[in-house]
Formats: sequence, structure tokens, C-alpha cells
Amino acid sequence: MIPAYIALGSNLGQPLQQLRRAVTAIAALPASDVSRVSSVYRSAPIGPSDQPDYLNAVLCLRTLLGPHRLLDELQAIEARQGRERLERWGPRTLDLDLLLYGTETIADERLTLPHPRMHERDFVLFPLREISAAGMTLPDGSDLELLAQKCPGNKLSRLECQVSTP
Ligand code: ROI
Repeated sequence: MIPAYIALGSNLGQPLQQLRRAVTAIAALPASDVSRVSSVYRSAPIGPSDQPDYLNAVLCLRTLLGPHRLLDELQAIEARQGRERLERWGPRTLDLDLLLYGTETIADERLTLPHPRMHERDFVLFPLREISAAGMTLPDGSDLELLAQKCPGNKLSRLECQVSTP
């Protein structure tokens, strides 16, 4: 089983419900188990600021699906939850980003791994640090703890609610 880390985000259509539905759908994928789910974080939007705050979380999926098949499945879940690609960096009911797939580095027309913008996003780094093993390094050798320390964590708050039952 390969550990794949997936970021979840929503700022439309009852975001907490969107995240919960998404975790349930991801947990139902074939040949896969959700092993950890982070807390939910509220974060200020990156991109146009005239949109609601986001709820974000990260989960670890242990899976036998390959990275492109997993991407297909994540995009199907987004589509089922009403995701429309209207505006770049605009509001969305559900965004599922494949951050890491084991230690693989991929750059093709569909998929870039590690996710190219994860290094600078507080709403990815903080929940990822919460659920990953201490001392985790990314495939490029960068240290997750150091990346998180360098990231301002502006306007990021950890909420008490859960998106999945343990
Ligand atoms: N901003 C925040 N805070 N959280 C997100 O999940 C998020 N997702 C996006 C853009 C529009 C870049 N901004 C975001 O896709």
C-alpha cells in the first residue's frame, strides 16, 4: 500500500458537509484505506479575496490504486459534489488535490507530484504536519517541519469539529 496525501478544501454549499461527504467517498474507494484525517482548519482565501473563507483538511489514504487512477477518482468525487470549473482561483464546493503519492515525483500533462504549490500553503502544510510522521521530508528533500515554520500561518485556525469518526 502506498501512502497518498490528499488535501480537501471547500468554501461553498455547507463546506463542513462537503468535506464529510468527500471523506466518506474517499474511504469507499477500492483497494484503499483512509489511515488518518487531520483536524479541520478555517483559512482565508488565497486568490480573489471576495469569496468566503475556506475549510481545509488533509488525509492520508493507503492505496493500491496508481496515481493517475487515484486522480480520476478524486475528480469524479469533485464532479459528483457539484464542482464546476468556472473561475481560476474562484470559490468551490469541493477541491481535492493529490499532494503526495509515496515518494514519487511526477510531471506530466495531468499530474504534478509533489503538488507544485503545497510548499507555501499554510492550509496544506499545517494539517499535513498534524497527521504525518515526525521528521517527514518531501520527495525533494525539504523538511515539512521547516516548511511549516517558514509559512506564516496567517488567519489559519484549527476548528474543534471532525470530518470523520476515528
Ligand atoms: N484558499 C484557501 N484558503 N483554501 C483553499 O483550499 C483554496 N483553494 C484554492 C484557491 C482558490 C487557490 N484558494 C484557496 O483552489
